[in-house]
Parts: sequence; C-alpha cells; structure tokens
Amino acid sequence: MNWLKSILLPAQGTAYAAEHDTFFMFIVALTAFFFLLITALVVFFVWRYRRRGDSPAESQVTHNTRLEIVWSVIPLILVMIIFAWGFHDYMNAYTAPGDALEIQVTAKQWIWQFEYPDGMRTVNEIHVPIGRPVRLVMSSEDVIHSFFVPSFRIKKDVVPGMYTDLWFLPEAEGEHTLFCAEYCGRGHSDMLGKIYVDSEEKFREWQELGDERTRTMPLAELGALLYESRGCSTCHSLDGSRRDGPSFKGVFGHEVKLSDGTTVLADENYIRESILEPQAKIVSSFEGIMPTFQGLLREREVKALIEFVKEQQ
Ligand code: HEC
Ligand SMILES: [Cu+2]
Repeated sequence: MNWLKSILLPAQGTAYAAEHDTFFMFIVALTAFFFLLITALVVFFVWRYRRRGDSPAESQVTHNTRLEIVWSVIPLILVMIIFAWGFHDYMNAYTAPGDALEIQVTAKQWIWQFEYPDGMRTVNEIHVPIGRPVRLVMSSEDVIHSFFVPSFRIKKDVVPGMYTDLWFLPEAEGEHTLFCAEYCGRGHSDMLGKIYVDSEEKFREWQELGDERTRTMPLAELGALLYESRGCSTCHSLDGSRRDGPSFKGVFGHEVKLSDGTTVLADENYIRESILEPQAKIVSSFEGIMPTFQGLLREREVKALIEFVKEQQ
C-alpha cells in the first residue's frame, strides 16, 4: 500500500497526516472493491442472460426481500463506519490543544503575514519548533483566501471580518510549502509561503538572529527588505513625497525641525530613537502616529534600517 500512497499523496509532515492518509486509503480501497465487484457482476450478467436463439425471455422477478436487506444494511454499516472515523479525525484536526504556540496569520492580496506572541513579524514564512503544537488564528484584509499545507493535510478558509483557526503538530524537520487555495485575484498562484520546522535549538537561534539568508545579507539590502516587509513604506516614501510620515529622502545628516520648535541633527542616534521611541521627538508638521518598533526588530535589523535611511540622499 505504501507505494500507492507515495504516488497519490504528498509527504507526511504530521502524525495527523498519517491518520488522514489511512482513512483516505480505506475509502479508496472500499471504492475500488465495489467498483470491481459491480463491474464483474454486470459483465457476468450480460453474458449469462444474453439472448440465445429464439428462446423466450426469462420469467420476471419483482423482488427478493433477503437480497434487498443485504444490499441496504451492508452499505449502511459501511457509511456509518466512514462517518464515525471521519468525525473522529475531523475533531482531531480542528481542535487545538491548549498549550499550542499561537501565531496570528493575516492574508492579503497576495502575501501571508505572520505575528508571533512576542511581537515578531514575518512575511510569507514561519519557523516553528518540532514537536510543539502550533495554532494559527487567521483573518484576511481583503478577499477570501485559503490556508493550505498539503504535507500537513490542513486547509481552511481565511475570511475578512472574522477569525478562523487551524492547528498542527509538526513532526518532520525541514521545509513545507504553504499555498493559497482560494482563487483571490491576479497574484493568486504566487501567494506561496514556507513553513520551516526546526529543531528546538535552531528555532531559538532563528528567533534571535533571523534566518540564514538575512543573517548574511549586507545591511543596506536587509534594510530595503525591512522597509517593505515591516510596513515603513506605507508611511515613508523614498522620493521626497509626503505620506503620513516624512519621506526618507535627504533626511540623514541634515537638521530636522521638531514640533517643539527646536532642531536636531539626523544622525544614527536620532534615527535609532525615531524607530524605537517615535514619540520622543516629533517632526514638525507631522502627528505622532508612528507605532514603536521596540521589541519588534532585532538589533541587526535596526542597524540595517539606519543604513537604509542613510542611503536615501
Ligand atoms: C503609521 C505610519 C508610520 C509607520 C508604519 C512608520 N512610521 Fe516612521 N514616522 C511616522 C510619522 C508620522 C513620523 C513623524 C512624526 C514623528 O517624528 O514621530 C515618523 C518619523 C520617522 C523618522 C524620523 C524622520 C525624520 O524626518 O526626522 C524615522 C527615521 C522613521 N519614522 C523611521 C521609520 C521606520 C524605519 C519605520 C519602519 C520600521 C517606520 N518609520 C514606520 C509614521 C510612520
Ligand atoms: Cu489568496
């Protein structure tokens, strides 16, 4: 049966995936058995009761109580087994244990955003420690999306204006692909993500330092990435135009007028303070609406953003 599974189904990343597949293969086997049985009977009857010469038709049989009970009760028992088994697996799949790591998921055209309990945010990828249940609390900012991880055998709609949830217990280290399974517009087929299942140790390292790609990226390049992924770009332009916040163009190294009438030189310390304690100094003619990024950025990420702002001359 295993060779058949490997043709039909993706790799198993959770214990639930194995349960799910056993059930699925049971239904496939049952269906195949009745398909063969019924086809064989049809062929046999066609041959057995074919017209021979001019002999008259067989006498008509109107009913057979025993046969009718057999063909009603056996399927009834089979579908009840399928119901009970399916119900059991469904409850397992959709009720998260209380001690799960909770990750908030926000879907929007056409990215997945994640937020950890400690405030860390990621886009299109999450890292989770092996052997610890993870619960996803999901919502959408625009249209209906669907969170689908084939190797975990989990899938649920992500809907604007309400929360849906999903959970899994990762049991295979490595990379798992996340798909959007609800047609959500032009970029739908690009709405992909990665779930990295790490050892406990690797997971902690990632929490502290970030993933290998960004760990080795030059600071300014990482800064450009964060400028987009952390949403700085929604309030700060790079071309001098005014959004909810001042443009980054030409800020670094120049005097900035503050709302209390004083001026300050925009050096590394000022930029750092603006990111971590935005209310400390408010730029004149702007409102103090910038959220603090204290605790949301790793040390190297703050440095990267400073480098990035420095480059916008
Ligand atoms: C919700 C909008 C908003 C977001 C998001 C936002 N900022 Fe700001 N930011 C502002 C506003 C408004 C000001 C001006 C008022 C003030 O100084 O607090 C400002 C000021 C700043 C300044 C000082 C600029 C100057 O001209 O002196 C820096 C530097 C800065 N933000 C960096 C960032 C970085 C880096 C991010 C992303 C990690 C970010 N901001 C995200 C709204 C935002
Ligand atoms: Cu989508």
